[in-house]
Amino acid sequence: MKSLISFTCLIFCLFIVFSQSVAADGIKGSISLIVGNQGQSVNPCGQGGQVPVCASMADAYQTYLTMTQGLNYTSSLQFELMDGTYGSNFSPSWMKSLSIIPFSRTKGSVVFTGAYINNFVANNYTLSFTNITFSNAYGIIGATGAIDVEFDSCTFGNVNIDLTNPLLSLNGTGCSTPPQLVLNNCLFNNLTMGADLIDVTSYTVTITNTVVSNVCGGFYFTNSSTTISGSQFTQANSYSFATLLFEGGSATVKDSVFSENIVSSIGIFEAINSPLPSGPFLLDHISVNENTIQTIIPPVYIFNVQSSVVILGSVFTNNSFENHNSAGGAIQITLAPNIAIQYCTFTNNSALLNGGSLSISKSTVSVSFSLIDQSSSSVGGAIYVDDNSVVNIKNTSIIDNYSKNSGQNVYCKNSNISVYNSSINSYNHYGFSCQSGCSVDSDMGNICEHNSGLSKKVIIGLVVGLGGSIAVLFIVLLILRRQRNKRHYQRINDGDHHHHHHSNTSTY
Ligand SMILES: *[C@@H]1O[C@H](CO)[C@@H](O)[C@H](O)[C@H]1NC(C)=O
Ligand SMILES: *[C@@H]1O[C@H](CO)[C@@H](O)[C@H](O)[C@H]1NC(C)=O
Ligand SMILES: *[C@@H]1O[C@H](CO)[C@@H](O)[C@H](O)[C@H]1NC(C)=O
Ligand SMILES: *[C@@H]1O[C@H](CO)[C@@H](O)[C@H](O)[C@H]1NC(C)=O
Ligand SMILES: *[C@@H]1O[C@H](CO)[C@@H](O)[C@H](O)[C@H]1NC(C)=O
Ligand SMILES: *[C@@H]1O[C@H](CO)[C@@H](O)[C@H](O)[C@H]1NC(C)=O
Ligand SMILES: *[C@@H]1O[C@H](CO)[C@@H](O)[C@H](O)[C@H]1NC(C)=O
Ligand SMILES: *[C@@H]1O[C@H](CO)[C@@H](O)[C@H](O)[C@H]1NC(C)=O
Ligand SMILES: *[C@@H]1O[C@H](CO)[C@@H](O)[C@H](O)[C@H]1NC(C)=O
Ligand SMILES: *[C@@H]1O[C@H](CO)[C@@H](O)[C@H](O)[C@H]1NC(C)=O
Ligand SMILES: *[C@@H]1O[C@H](CO)[C@@H](O)[C@H](O)[C@H]1NC(C)=O
Ligand SMILES: CC(=O)N[C@H]1CO[C@H](CO)[C@@H](O)[C@@H]1O
Repeated sequence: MKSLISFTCLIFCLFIVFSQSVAADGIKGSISLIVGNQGQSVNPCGQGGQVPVCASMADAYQTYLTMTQGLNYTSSLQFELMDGTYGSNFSPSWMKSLSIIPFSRTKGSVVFTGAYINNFVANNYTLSFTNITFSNAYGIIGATGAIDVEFDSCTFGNVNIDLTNPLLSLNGTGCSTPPQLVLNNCLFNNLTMGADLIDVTSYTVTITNTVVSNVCGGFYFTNSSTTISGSQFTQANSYSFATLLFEGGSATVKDSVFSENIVSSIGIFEAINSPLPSGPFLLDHISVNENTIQTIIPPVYIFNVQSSVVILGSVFTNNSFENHNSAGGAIQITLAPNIAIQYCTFTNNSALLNGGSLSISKSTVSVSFSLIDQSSSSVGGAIYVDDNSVVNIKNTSIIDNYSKNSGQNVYCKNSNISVYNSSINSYNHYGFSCQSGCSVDSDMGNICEHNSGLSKKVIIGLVVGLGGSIAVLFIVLLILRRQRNKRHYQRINDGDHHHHHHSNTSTY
């Protein structure tokens, strides 16, 4: 008798599965249930016809478990949610896949609110949401293990909570292949969180056509392979991390815009190495415009990254970096041996301390086919180079930049710089300040401003023309001034060391 019931049940299940697969979207073995947010628990529910709509997602899951007894892993599940707001906790534990969509197929008609589908464990399934709005929802997914997650055309908004629980927290460590996170055509807006918005470890991440605006909270990727394209980050801030932070792993960010971010913590793109291996990083045709950075980490910060970083065809305009210790109005590179900047344009960027557009320390960087103009800082109007760096500049124009103290265009200390097929100008000869330990190799001859001869001629002219005590006094004044400047550089460099030290310890 028992086996007959089981057999009947099995036939029934197979029939349901089969009919659903034909009737629904043609996915083999898929079950689709209609779910509302009110009414009595009934099992089965949600299958249309005489069967009532499920009263909750938890009820629908019970029906799924009944329908798939013993076969649950083979059937995909879809919830079609009636219009309305959904607020209860729901933690499914075993499925092949769950896809959540509005019954009306209308974006914005289904709203999730509160702390939701949370704390999945490693169960090897796919979870997808289409056209769902998450309003004042956080801790939406906190998962460890092999869960592929996809959000298509979803909105995340209206959270203002100081809580260390991101919207999504995914950790695929230990999976044989990294699970996937896909965000397509989504909007993150009006989110102020004490935590990161998204925290992903050991995943493959694909973010496309997504807008992040008016948020406080970053996207933090650890040991993941991430691709971001066609996306926009505006008015994005973060308490603790950059808007995009990559620790280990690899990333491509392309055809994306970072603009009008007023960052009171850490810049907008940050690649740092941890003990984790890192693959290549590529910034390809991104625009970084009108960002104001108030702290010590610049718009783009590359720190201790051993793998290659290529910044290609990108534009950095009108970025100002306002902290008095700021270095690198567009990009700061420290401890990175393999950086290439190609076909980029840097215009009107500023840093208060060093390097109006680029600040390079303990790194090897090539800058080619690029333009840097109208940038300003205290030292190194366009580029600041120090601490055993190697910088190879070719086919690049570095023109019309401004420094308050030294190196209208470039300031170089304890480093090797080559400049070929390039143009450099300023009102003060080449505006290229070569300090101790700087070696410059250029097809433009000696471009270092302290050897330019201009100031020597002026001094000789003064001595010959005027003679006497006035000239001697003048020379003494010049020497004194130069020594004061030297002390000033010393202070700046001390400040710079302090800055790097500070950024290391405070951030990581
Ligand atoms: C679902 O399937 C898995 C794997 O076959 C099994 O371990 C689990 O007990 C099943 N759960 C239910 C509720 O049937
Ligand atoms: C999602 O919304 C779009 C536009 O409102 C609609 O064309 C599409 O069919 C919807 N898809 C689903 C699965 O709801
Ligand atoms: C995960 O699912 C795939 C197929 O979808 C299957 O081959 C694999 O054995 C599953 N792994 C675990 C740990 O269940
Ligand atoms: C932003 O979210 C808060 C809740 O955190 C809400 O009170 C406010 O109305 C939202 N603002 C807008 C413009 O939607
Ligand atoms: C991810 O999971 C691994 C193994 O379970 C754990 O060691 C690691 O601390 C987790 N990482 C994060 C960021 O949660
Ligand atoms: C980093 O991710 C890779 C897969 O992409 C994985 O093999 C490796 O174990 C992960 N490392 C750590 C420390 O989690
Ligand atoms: C340069 O950028 C600043 C903002 O950082 C802006 O106020 C200023 O108008 C810009 N100047 C030019 C000439 O574009
Ligand atoms: C830079 O600032 C100037 C002056 O405010 C403005 O005209 C220009 O559009 C800005 N450029 C970008 C790319 O934001
Ligand atoms: C700079 O060039 C000199 C001479 O070729 C070399 O000895 C030194 O190691 C170079 N410095 C760096 C940081 O590569
Ligand atoms: C400079 O340009 C010339 C002519 O195109 C080319 O032969 C040479 O290799 C270039 N030098 C560098 C360092 O790129
Ligand atoms: C690089 O500059 C040299 C000299 O100015 C020029 O002959 C050459 O065509 C340039 N190369 C490219 C690829 O623009
Ligand atoms: C000579 C010249 O054009 N200098 C410009 C360098 O950049 C600063 C900052 O944008 C401008 O103020 C200068 O006019």
